[in-house]
Amino acid sequence: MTAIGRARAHTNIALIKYWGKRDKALFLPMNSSLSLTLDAFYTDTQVIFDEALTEDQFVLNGQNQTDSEVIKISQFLDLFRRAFKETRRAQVLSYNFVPTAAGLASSASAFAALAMAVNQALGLGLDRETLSTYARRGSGSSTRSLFGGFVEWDMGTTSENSVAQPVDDADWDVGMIVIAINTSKKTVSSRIGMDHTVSTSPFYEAWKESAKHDLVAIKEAILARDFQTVGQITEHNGMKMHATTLSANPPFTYFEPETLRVQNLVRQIREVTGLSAYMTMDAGPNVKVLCRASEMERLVAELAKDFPNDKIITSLPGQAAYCLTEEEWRESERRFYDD
Ligand code: 2P0
Repeated sequence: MTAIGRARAHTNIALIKYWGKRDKALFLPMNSSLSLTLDAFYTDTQVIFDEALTEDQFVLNGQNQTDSEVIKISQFLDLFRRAFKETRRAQVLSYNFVPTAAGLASSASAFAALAMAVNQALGLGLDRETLSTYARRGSGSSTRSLFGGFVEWDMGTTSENSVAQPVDDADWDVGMIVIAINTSKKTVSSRIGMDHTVSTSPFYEAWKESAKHDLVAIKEAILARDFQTVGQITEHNGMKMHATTLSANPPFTYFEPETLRVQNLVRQIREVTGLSAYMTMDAGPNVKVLCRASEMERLVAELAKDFPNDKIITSLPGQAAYCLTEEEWRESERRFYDD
């Protein structure tokens, strides 16, 4: 007997960052966070639970994955197997539609898509909020990829209520530009970077307190559709997160010289042209710019004067994770190999 599920989830970029866990086993965060789901980047996943399989399999972008990658997926599937008394092993096939040039991690979309696909395969009937608690245990940022637009991940008090919730569909002239500076694997993974920061930065308590206020303020600004305030809070919050890495012991940073150059460029474009452009950086050197969708083309033209055009990728807000039909899945496979 086999059971099949297929789903798509988009990646997300945090405007209020998740940076630190209070419980590493359960992926409970130190603070609530808020993100924008992006339309341009997503993962499509098919899972088949099959009695005939003796072990889990994981094939990503057509490549069999290493044992350590398979173990991560197995442990994730075990969460469902344990909760729903499922004994079958599974084959997981995934395609990441995240341009290599974008240099974006795909763990956020990956575990959200897998949670959604498992839910369908096993007929669990779990809602998105509950699925977000499962996705969380694959990767924290994945919690937020179950929903579209602006999404809050409430830190919660327990594993059951540390969930994502939609805040706003972001359908009011919002966009994001990814400026890819270096797409090679990061030297300090976000998981290690955040743990090190929590345990050594004297600024960490201040970060948590500050992020709490930023979250309240950005939600108010989002609901008021006050783009400038959303942008200013985003930029400030991202910089504060990076300040905690500089104050860790030993200190480290994800910024590269080119990151600083692009930050200055964005500031300069904003000041000279009056275009709305607010930057944020994650656990890597790339710069993401929150902007007006209607100004994206002009902004790209400005950026392209000083930065290679093929490293500038635009996106509109993305939608919530959803199940794929068999036909959509086949189409997605074809597109992956055609591109
Ligand atoms: C975020 N980041 O909120 C923050 C901002 C990076 C900087 O979530 O250990 O891959 O799997 O929970 O989710 C990246 O960390 O970490 C991340 P784990 P994850 O988007």
